[in-house]
Amino acid sequence: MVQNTKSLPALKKTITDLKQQFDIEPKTDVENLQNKYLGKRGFINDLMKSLKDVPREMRPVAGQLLNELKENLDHQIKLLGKGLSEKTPNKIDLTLPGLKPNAGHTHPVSQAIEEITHIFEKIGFTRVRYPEVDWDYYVFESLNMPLDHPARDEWETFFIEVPEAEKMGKMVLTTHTSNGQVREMERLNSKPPIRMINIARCYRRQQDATHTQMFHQFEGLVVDKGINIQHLKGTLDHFAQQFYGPGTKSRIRPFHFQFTEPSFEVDFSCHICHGTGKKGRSKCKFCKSGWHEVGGAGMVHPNVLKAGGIDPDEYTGFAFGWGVERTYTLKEGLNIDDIRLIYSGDLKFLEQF
Ligand code: FA5
Repeated sequence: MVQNTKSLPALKKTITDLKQQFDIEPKTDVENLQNKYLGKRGFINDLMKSLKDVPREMRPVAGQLLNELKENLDHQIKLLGKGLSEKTPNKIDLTLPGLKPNAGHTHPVSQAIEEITHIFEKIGFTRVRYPEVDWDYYVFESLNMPLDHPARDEWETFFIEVPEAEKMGKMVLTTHTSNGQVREMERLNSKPPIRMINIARCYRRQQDATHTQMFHQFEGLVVDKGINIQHLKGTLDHFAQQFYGPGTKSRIRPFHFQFTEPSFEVDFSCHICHGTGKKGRSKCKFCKSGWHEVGGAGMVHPNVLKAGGIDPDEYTGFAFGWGVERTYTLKEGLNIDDIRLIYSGDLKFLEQF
């Protein structure tokens, strides 16, 4: 068991090895430890027996070293038996700095919602919240999508099994925050100016790297006299620069929504290639085109204003609606390519934010 103890340095090395071995086995049963190191056939006794191989003149020093080791081991094994060790002092030292308890933090989506709210409140929008479970009327019908209109198919809707209400129709899980448009007009007794930012949960029957069944949208609605596309574009640019940083641009492309006319899809310039779509000689891997699509926008359709009791000959408005998760994951430095991670509940992922 004990080899090469013919010299003092060799004995010292054996002792060091032994100490290390002891160090990495602090959880071993105390009785076993005592037998293994201090028992009749233990390490220390073996070493004692090998003292005869150490040159005579060095034996006193070697013996003393072994005795010290024995006492040390004995002491440490006793401490272990009491659930203590040299590294965990058994006296309270009031001068030591305290242990910092693990503190949680708000979920990244909540952080994004706070930031978005702040950006819009600063330019005069009022944060509101409308039901997550709402009537067909507010989600579709009042938004210029009468019953059986094919445009409804774009929203992969969850229906609630409750009796239909006469004017309101079926009950659904809100597919978009646009359900807040006519509700806000009603809340303000159809009297503009309206500057609403509605942030809420939405639900759709979708699940892949860019879609989750539950997600959040934020919806802007501005109605007043003389509101035009320039006001919409200015608001988009303002948000892009505040949320993504100076230099970020917005772009609108023609699209179709039943509740806006004209309608647009909204893109923000990529923070990696700054809208060029190129990184050196190759394509930007993050966006491929220089832009990221975040959601829809447009000028409020006259039929929607009418549904909210507002005269479209007197007032005009713009609206936009984007996904919070999508908008957030495009932030510089995040580059999250699967939004399902956000709701995975994986602390290793969430602790990074
Ligand atoms: C709408 O929902 C319109 N209500 C937006 C709008 C508002 C247009 C006002 C005009 C005026 P769309 O279905 O494209 O549009 O959804 C908008 C954004 O919501 C998407 O670009 C995406 O960012 C987000 N989104 C939609 N479905 C999901 C989903 N299943 N998971 C995560 N994000 C989603």
